[in-house]
Amino acid sequence: MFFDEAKIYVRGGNGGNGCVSFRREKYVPFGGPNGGNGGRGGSVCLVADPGLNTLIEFKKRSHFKAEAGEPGRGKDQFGKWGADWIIPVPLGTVIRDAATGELLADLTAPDQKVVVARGGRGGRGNATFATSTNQAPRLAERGEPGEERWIKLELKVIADVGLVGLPNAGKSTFLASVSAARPKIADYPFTTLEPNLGVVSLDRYESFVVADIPGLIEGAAEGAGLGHKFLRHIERTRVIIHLLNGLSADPVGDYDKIRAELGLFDERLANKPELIVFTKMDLPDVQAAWPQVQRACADRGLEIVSISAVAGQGVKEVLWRIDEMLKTIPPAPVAVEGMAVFEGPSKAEGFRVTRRSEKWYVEGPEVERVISRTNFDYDEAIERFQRILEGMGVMQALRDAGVGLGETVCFGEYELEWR
Ligand SMILES: Nc1nc2c(ncn2[C@@H]2O[C@H](COP(=O)(O)OP(=O)(O)OP(=O)(O)O)[C@@H](O)[C@H]2O)c(=O)[nH]1
Ligand SMILES: [Mg+2]
Repeated sequence: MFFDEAKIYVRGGNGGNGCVSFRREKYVPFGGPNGGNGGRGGSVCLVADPGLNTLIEFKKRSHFKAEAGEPGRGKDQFGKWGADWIIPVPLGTVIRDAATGELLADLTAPDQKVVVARGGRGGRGNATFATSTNQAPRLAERGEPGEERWIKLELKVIADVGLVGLPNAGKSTFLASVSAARPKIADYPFTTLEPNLGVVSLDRYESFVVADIPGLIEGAAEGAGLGHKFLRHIERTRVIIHLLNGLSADPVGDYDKIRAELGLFDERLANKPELIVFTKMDLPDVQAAWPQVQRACADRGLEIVSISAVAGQGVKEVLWRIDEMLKTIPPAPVAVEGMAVFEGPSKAEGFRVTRRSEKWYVEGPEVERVISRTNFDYDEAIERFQRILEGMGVMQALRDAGVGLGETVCFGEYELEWR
């Protein structure tokens, strides 16, 4: 089966906790704080690997978790960073957030890389909190949790040239005659069930990629036949070779049908430059039909040539003509919106104070972030936590809401008494 979609779970490693520690040396009373920072958690990244061409790997494995950062230690030792998890994916993989559909990246160049789940920051150790007024801080931060999410991968075949035509037009035969690809060929419709790619090498310097997709029929844009599902594979091709079955009773009528479908699917498909190729010219009936078809196309200003893929006649000419056309059209732009690195939800956002069953709740992404970094085992950390909340306006909001002395205020899973 042609596997071109996958859904995977990715999670960055947690940051290591910061450490509380003090220097202990002989003859040095009151040694200063020397608790090191925790290491950053590893991130999960996807990187475009030209050696791959399917997403089949993700059938076997769908969960990827990067390594956590190590905790900081005494003597100012910082925790080791967690290793990134780098997942190779084929060129042409489009990555979206599975929950929101947001486009995260479109990997179209070799080695292009995107971070899909950042590792958590390491917590700071107490050495960093020393100030002139607090020379022996007894607090450290916890590491932040790594980001986690489900992402959707979608593979788009990136070919320079797309072969379109009705079933049996001879698309696969053409691809087989010009490349090393060996698609299935048979004299019944819908022989091709999944796209085939082939590399055409004209000479040492000129080569391009051709995609053979399943035959299109009337109504394809609405989902009839198989073609619709694969039309998006030719969205990015630069040139279309439109093959007309030489044995058809009405090749020009066939042409118009397919053109109409392309236009219905996407106007941009219909506007791509195309070369019309009349096939199977080794057959006498086809040779007899050719002059009329040629004239009909010429009358409409359409460029058409005839070939026999079986006899290898006219094929080279088609390739050189295509090469010429490709030279006038720049490759599809590599960058699209949303590319590069995904920015985590770290921007300060509002918070909410609510009262539910005798308790107060403070909620919001930024508050949660602060909570995740606070190590509630240390009193000083709790004090610092309160100072940060004060700065964010959370404390004022609680006062405004009328929190009474001795009442419970919940921050995530932590409950503090209001004093
Ligand atoms: N004589 C002759 N037969 C050809 C030529 N090209 C294709 N055929 C035949 O036409 C039939 C269909 O060819 P395919 O290449 O499978 O056609 P297709 O367009 O890929 O068809 P689908 O995959 O079904 O859409 C096969 O029986 C081929 O052998 C040609 O140049 N000469
Ligand atoms: Mg085929």
